[in-house]
Amino acid sequence: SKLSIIGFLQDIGASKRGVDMGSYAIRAEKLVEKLKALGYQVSDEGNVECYSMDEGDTLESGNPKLRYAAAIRRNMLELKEQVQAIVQQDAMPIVLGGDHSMAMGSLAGLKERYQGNLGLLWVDAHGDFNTPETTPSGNVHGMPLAAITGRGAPELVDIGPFPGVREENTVLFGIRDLDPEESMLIRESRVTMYTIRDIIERGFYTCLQEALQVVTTGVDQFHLSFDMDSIDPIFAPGTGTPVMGGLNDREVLYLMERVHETGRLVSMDLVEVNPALDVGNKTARLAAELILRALGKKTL
Ligand code: DIR
Ligand code: MN
Ligand code: MN
Ligand code: MN
Repeated sequence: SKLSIIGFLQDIGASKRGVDMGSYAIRAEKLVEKLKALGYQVSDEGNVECYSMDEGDTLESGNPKLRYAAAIRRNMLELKEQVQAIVQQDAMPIVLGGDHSMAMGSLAGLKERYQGNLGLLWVDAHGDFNTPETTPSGNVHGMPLAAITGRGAPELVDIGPFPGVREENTVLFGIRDLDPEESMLIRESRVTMYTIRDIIERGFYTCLQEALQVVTTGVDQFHLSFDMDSIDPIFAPGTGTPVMGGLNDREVLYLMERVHETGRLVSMDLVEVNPALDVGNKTARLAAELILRALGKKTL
């Protein structure tokens, strides 16, 4: 089967610069060669060149509660088209970020193909469920899941229409840092959330079993949006908003193996690898291995 890799060179959705280089660092771990060795037909589609935050950027919306919304919107529409073309050719898109606002472009690109029939597994330290009303930072990477489920700024929500990702088939996993009003919005929604507290109290295995059930029940396939900051900073230091107390390396590697074993994964984002903050290329190396596991790499 066919895989298509895209690099998404955007950092303006995040609070720190440099995450736009993430895809280069992941490719440097020989991702394409290793995916080919698994038996896939892999094409590297290159990068989505993104509007950035250069001085005098006229695309800056000027809204401190929605930073660079106009530029981000244009970047998303570009990514959406590329993803759309990939799935039309029956290939699986693997988009390498880039900040997490990217997921809006990815999911918008899946609409035509999978409308109303797509689960969503969102692995993250954060909820990414802010709106301009609830955000303390104004950074759009804290908002994509809200937009995808129809909440918040029209200029983000309109990047869709999103593929009718039903909230009842959407899971947040690994969560340990929510803003107060964001937390309320999630709890009022029908999204299922597994926080680190839940994972400690009920066990990683049980929570993962349930999570995979939720994203596959009543739908034929799901999209994975994986934020590297879901992982503990000990194992993934190269990310812009690290939060202590995260998932460990073996948990996320296992999670990816289980994702593969569902046989239902059709699309993936791997986001928030920031080489400017990394130690060696440690975080990118783990990211590459996670992608390989999600695509069936066996070690036993
Ligand atoms: C925070 C951080 N909730 C915000 N969000 C992050 O800025 O909205 N998302 N880092 O990845
Ligand atoms: Mn995120
Ligand atoms: Mn995050
Ligand atoms: Mn983020």
